[in-house]
Amino acid sequence: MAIWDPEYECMPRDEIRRLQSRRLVDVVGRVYENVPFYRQRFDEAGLKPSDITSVDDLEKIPFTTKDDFRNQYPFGLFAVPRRDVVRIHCSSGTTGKPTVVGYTKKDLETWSDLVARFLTAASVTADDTVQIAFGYGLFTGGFGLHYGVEKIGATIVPASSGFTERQLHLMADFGVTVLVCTPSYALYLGETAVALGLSDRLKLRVGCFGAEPWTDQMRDSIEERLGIRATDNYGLSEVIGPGVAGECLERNGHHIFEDHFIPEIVDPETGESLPEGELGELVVTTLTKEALPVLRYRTRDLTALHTGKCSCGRTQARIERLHGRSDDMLIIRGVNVFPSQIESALLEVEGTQPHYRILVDRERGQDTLTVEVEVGAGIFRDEMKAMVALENTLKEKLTNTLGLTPRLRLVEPKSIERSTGKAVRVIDNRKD
Ligand code: DLL
Repeated sequence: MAIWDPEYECMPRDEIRRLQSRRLVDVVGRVYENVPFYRQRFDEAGLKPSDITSVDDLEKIPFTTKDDFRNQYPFGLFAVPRRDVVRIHCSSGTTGKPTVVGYTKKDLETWSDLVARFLTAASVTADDTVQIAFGYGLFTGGFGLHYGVEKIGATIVPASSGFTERQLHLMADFGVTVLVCTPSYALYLGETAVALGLSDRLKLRVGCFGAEPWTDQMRDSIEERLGIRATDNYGLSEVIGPGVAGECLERNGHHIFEDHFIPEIVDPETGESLPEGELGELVVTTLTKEALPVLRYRTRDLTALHTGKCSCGRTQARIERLHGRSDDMLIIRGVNVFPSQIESALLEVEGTQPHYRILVDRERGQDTLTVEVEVGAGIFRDEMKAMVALENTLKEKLTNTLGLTPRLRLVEPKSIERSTGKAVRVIDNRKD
């Protein structure tokens, strides 16, 4: 299997570490010099740039958080003069001010190279035709993928998101071989392809999906509906966008591009570093970004790090597929519940469809958790007995998985709204 940049992607680990140390010293100097926010943070911590001489000193550096981005809105964290910033994107926050990120010309080069790396790892080549069904705009997904695909030299169909039927006709007519979008949109496209009778005309072979969490069970559903191999890639605007990490075809974690980023895993409560293999919050330091370097950014994403060599030949560490976000965790009557646990439990039971919603309410001071899931048309038409049996099985499965019994609502096929971007599956109506 091809590797986009073997010099770096297969670099011996001690060399990667030396490279990281050199680059860390450089970025620390740059932010101290050019970003008042970092200089103040360092000064408050009694830290001088010269105290950071290698990766071993990383833990001395204070964390950067999403709040810091908000407080520095819009350009306070930029480390270069405004005229050197050639592109701006924003992260898809739902509340408050968006998080603004900027790129220099060189940053855009780096970004497209990193996207080319994970696309190559997913087996995309110049012979492919790639439909990009991520939104083009402030979101980093559309443009981020676009220039990476262009770098590889594949043919791009820049469809953007939405207009689902048209997307499928384009795919069929143009012989599209690779689909790029969110996993939830891939699922919707697969379902619509079947409904339109277009499945047989599709030439898709690979999906490169990312931007939201999805379970292995969801991956199976997508692969089955679209007849493809579905790969996962990860990134976030504050760090660069897509292209922080991505799966190879071994699919045993995402290779994180360590010549550009230093990953750490910390305890989300205490911020203490955790040893290799333990689940915790991913913290990322960028090494080469010019316009917006970030030191020890708290991603809120939960994963574990592994440095063992992968059989694909890449030496760069792998993060496990994301387990969700620390701020996604619901606390229901004192019990911690992750939406991904609900998704896995639901999809493991035969008769459900991969479309669900999680509703949280507070009734007379008590938290309530309701899970709505679509069931197959067959079951819906069947006698009551089949529905009751499915309901019991699902309740038992959810209770065993979560440690509490949610209310369950089996709903008709196609009654839950479909997503063309990042799916919103949790509706928390509790007012604190
Ligand atoms: O979603 C960047 C991106 C675009 C990644 C396209 C991959 C493909 P944001 O809008 O800033 O950036 O959202 C970042 O999305 O912190 C995670 O919580 C989540 N996320 C991204 N990729 C994955 C993934 C883009 N593969 C936030 N699995 C991150 C799980 C993901 N969650």
